[in-house]
Amino acid sequence: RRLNVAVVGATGAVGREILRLLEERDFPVGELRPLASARSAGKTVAFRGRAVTVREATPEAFDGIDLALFSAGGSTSKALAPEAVRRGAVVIDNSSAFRYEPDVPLVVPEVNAHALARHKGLIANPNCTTAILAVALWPLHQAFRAKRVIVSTYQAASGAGAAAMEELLRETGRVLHGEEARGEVFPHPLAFNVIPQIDAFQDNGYTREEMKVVWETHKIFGDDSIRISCTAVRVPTLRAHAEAVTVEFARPVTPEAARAVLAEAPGVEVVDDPAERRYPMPLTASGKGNVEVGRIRRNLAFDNALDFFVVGDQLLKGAALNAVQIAEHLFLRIDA
Ligand code: A2P
Ligand code: 11C
Repeated sequence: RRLNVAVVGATGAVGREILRLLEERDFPVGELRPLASARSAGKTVAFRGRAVTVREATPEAFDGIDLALFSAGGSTSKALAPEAVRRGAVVIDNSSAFRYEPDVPLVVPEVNAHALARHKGLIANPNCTTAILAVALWPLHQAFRAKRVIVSTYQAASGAGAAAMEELLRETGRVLHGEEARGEVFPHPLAFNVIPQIDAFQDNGYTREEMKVVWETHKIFGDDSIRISCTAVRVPTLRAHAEAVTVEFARPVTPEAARAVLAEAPGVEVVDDPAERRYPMPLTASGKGNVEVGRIRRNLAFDNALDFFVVGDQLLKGAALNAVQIAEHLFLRIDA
């Protein structure tokens, strides 16, 4: 059966990738309904060789929709996702609006596709940083049981949306022309800088982005006992988030055993040949559905611990691809 699919935020960085993936993966779309803010109403987006007109996202815009993929920020999801569910749509939401609600499954299909069985119309997609970490950490956790995880991130501009990518390009140009860079989307200029703040600071001194990695990994893994600490940093790359990860395990581990586990893991590509200068990088991971994992080595500070570097295209596995994979599990009954 063909499904009527709404993409909310169809003009945005993630929305555009969703349209491309629905087309590329031949998802059984009947009517495609691209939705965005009133500013975009009347514009068109390309889908299957046709120009489809964008409509304003209103409650009525979900009439007759079977599946709604939301990527238009938390406030749009809060206002409209319940309206879409009320009208009979299944909603897959990329925002953080509903992720921590107990009856909303938070899903990375490679880890917890089983959680989809108990959805009540609304399914949450994790934060990109969490999804990329989860794909690499889960198989290691299953094999060797993770006890403590320390993550430092190197996050691309596109995590903050299309306007953020444009700002990075524009401000880099300004610096190259001898002018001063400005930061409007980011709290400081990002060009030729790194910024150790993503989202708002919490009472405990961590940012919300850092705490999302903790909260969401616990929920996706169904395991609150793993101790996780994160430092989230914005760097002046355009696309793909990188993460340096240290994991202390309960069971004995070696880099070779971890490499063997990761080589078999769904969603992972092991890129780990330092002698040939092969390791994960944003430039090689961009555009890939799989996350790249490499630099796997024994950690020198802790017993029975490994370090590795994981890089994933956060617009794909971190957002659009994960959402489309969830839709495939729900409607095409694909096994994890
Ligand atoms: P628009 O292009 O009309 O502003 P990004 O993450 O790249 O910044 O994209 C955000 C997406 O969310 C865009 O498609 C944007 O549409 C959409 N959006 C922003 N605000 C709203 C809103 N109030 N209602 C519906 N869509 C919105
Ligand atoms: C960033 N990870 O790179 C953020 C964007 O919770 O879905 C995604 C925020 C979220 O800025």
